[in-house]
Amino acid sequence: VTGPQFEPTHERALTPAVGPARDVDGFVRQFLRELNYTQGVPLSRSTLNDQYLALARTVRHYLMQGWIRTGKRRRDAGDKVIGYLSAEYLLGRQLDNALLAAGLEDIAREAMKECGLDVDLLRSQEIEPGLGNGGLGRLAACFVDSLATMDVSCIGYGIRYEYGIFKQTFEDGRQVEVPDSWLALGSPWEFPQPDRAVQIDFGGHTERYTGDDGRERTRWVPAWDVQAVPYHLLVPGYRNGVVNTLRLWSAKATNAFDLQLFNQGDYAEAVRAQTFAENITKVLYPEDSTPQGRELRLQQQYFFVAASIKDFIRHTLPADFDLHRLPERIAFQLNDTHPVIAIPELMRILVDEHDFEWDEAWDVTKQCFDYTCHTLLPEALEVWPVDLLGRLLPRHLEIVYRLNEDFLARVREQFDGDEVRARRMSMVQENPVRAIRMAHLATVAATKVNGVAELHSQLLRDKVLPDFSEMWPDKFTNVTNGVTPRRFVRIANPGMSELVTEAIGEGWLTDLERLRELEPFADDAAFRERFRAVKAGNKERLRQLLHHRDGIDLPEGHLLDVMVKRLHEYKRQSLKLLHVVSLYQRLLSDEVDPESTTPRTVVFGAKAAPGYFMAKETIALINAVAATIDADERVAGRLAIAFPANYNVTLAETLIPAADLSEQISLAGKEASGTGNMKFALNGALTIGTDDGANVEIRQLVGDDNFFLFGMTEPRVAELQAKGYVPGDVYASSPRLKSAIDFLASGEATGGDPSRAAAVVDDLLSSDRFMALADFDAYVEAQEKVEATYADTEAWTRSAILNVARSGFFSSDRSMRDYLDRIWNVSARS
Ligand code: HBZ
Repeated sequence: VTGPQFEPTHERALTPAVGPARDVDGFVRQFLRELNYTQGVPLSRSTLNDQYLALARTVRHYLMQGWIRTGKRRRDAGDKVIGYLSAEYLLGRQLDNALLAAGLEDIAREAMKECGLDVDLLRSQEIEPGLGNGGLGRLAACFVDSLATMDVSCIGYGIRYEYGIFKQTFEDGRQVEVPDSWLALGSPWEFPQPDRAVQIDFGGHTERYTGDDGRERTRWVPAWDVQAVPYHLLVPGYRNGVVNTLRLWSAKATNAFDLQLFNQGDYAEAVRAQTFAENITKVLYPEDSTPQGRELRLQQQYFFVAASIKDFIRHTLPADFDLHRLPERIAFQLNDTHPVIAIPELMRILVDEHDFEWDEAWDVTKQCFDYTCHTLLPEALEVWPVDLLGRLLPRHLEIVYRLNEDFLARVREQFDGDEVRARRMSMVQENPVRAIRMAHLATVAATKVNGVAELHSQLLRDKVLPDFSEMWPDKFTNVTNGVTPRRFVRIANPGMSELVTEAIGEGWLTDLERLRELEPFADDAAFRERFRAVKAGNKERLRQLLHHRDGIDLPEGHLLDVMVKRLHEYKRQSLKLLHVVSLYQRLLSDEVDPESTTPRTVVFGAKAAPGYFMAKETIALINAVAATIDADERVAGRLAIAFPANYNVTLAETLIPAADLSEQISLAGKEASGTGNMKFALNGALTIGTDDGANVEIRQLVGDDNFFLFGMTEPRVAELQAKGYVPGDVYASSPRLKSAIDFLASGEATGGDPSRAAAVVDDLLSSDRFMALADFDAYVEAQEKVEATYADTEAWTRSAILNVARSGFFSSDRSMRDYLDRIWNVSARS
């Protein structure tokens, strides 16, 4: 039901919103209006937060015309929409990006100055919306940025978590999680639309009945429901007037009070239902690769996809649209398996609510979904126990069973009744508990299945889903990830951006391959000098930030060696730590003159999943080693470790442009792609890395001379695994490794307390699942090469410039073009 229909008579009501005047004066007026009438304070009595909120809302005003126009244009044209379904969007700060997209940076700076305010100080007030864990969530944010910039119709659907990824603090070096109340001081970037709320059902049972037409049908009789309230956020394209939409769903109780209970005097019980419903979107699960199979998580997944599909059909499609033609109007992209329950949901809507024949519904459904896989770790593949799924979504479980029956019949037909194969491919796993394999469901339904880097897509076909790629070779494709250069080059690295524009002109920010034109400048000594000056400036910015943010004083003039990413054993922060210990030992030994070594600061940034024991032990160990080295006068000025807490998008934006060396050292065959690796290369850091994920493509592009490769290849890893890997043998055969581990185990690297290192050392020696020990010697050798190259300042700078010049491929604009061509069959306007 929509509200009353107005027939606007005033001419101005017919034209889209008119933004404030695009000049300093117009900006100041709007800002003061916001401050006075929305924040309700005069400038003289306003707090920094008041000023930030007023500034944010002012900038938002300038985007609204674009948003209204974009929406109207797309509705009129009947464009096919990309419905990006993602449980996570790790957005980062909004104000910086909005200012850049709208081209208002200078005007805002001037306007704030006229009000006696500092725009940079206000920008730093924003608490970033951390609605994601890591790479997968950040990728979604980069993709929606690119689609807006390319003027492609996209709605990003997701969850408005009240608490995003936890805030990490350290107590005695150990990670302690603090809730992230990002909404507490006001959220100027979202528009709640309570009148567009939709009802989402859960639980209950199903019933057969005979329809009016005499057909046997099924209906779902749910037991409870909640309201899904949409909030929309603006996704502005870069200076093209396009503003797309992120639609994030928030849960609200349907009946705020159970009146009967209330009348009986049980007020607490009456409110309980409300709390229960609203829990659904209360918090982001902080596990980044080991799904815990919790009921609330399944509730979150169904909640947001059911709301999104309903909303799309009801509000985005024209009324009485023929759903047989749905694939002409939508391509739902499944960002990993988290939204895969959307597949049986669409089947249910078509069959139960719109009277489609089963096969007809399946034909439409298949055409509406594509699936991106982001992992290679078997434990990261989501499964939902059937008792849980049946309890929460009984109709969906029935639908999955029927889809599976049909599918297995096809498998048996095509492969001569091969039962073993059928069992391997089934959507239902029998052991250890009967459960639905969401990746199999997604692969069967999707038109296209993609991995996120060349190597990953290859391994996906050959190792994760080989039976499926044999059955449907054309279903599988690759789209190598990318990152948005607007945030990760232009905003994060203004100095380098200016230098690049001076060298090659404007336009590269939306056509990043043009960075190639920088290549000749690598041989220009004056340019190299300026490039180094930019890096030095970026390091200085980082020093200031860490000083104020963390009380960390970074030494000057060091090689800045950075490893930032989620803490996970497969990423091998422990290997980096062993290297640090080895460097420390070298400085303490008499073998080398400390003055002849390269002064180095190693920066770590990493959050551990709160229930991940070994990851948390690793954090505590890094901090203990850092404290020991920091306190040791003997190595002062030669080696330092900094571990600022709470690594997030905001910190990344200052940290990455300052880095000299990028650590991408996962065990080959484990990191699907990596996207941090791309950000570093684009900002002129050299990579030390294994042949894994997108490192492979980075190395191919920047060239072997400009990349420090080390370690086993994936086939070698598989071979060693098959043979039986014994970490103790490696330990015994490598003197340097043995010495580093013994030193750690003795407590000498942890202030004399060996217990600090025990868990990590024991694990490395007894199992070392990700073969850190096996790659140690090669890693140390590659680090020696790093030092030798770094000593030749001109050669290093040359390589750094070539890294920038040759990394244009890693723009998320290119990734989006690949999705458009290979997956969505839609073309971009620009
Ligand atoms: O996705 C990451 C991959 O590890 C990384 O290699 C890749 O570059 C990136 C983008 O494709 N995967 C994740 O970040 N995964 C998650 O964050 C995650 C979150 C919740 C889960 C499982 C995984 O339940």
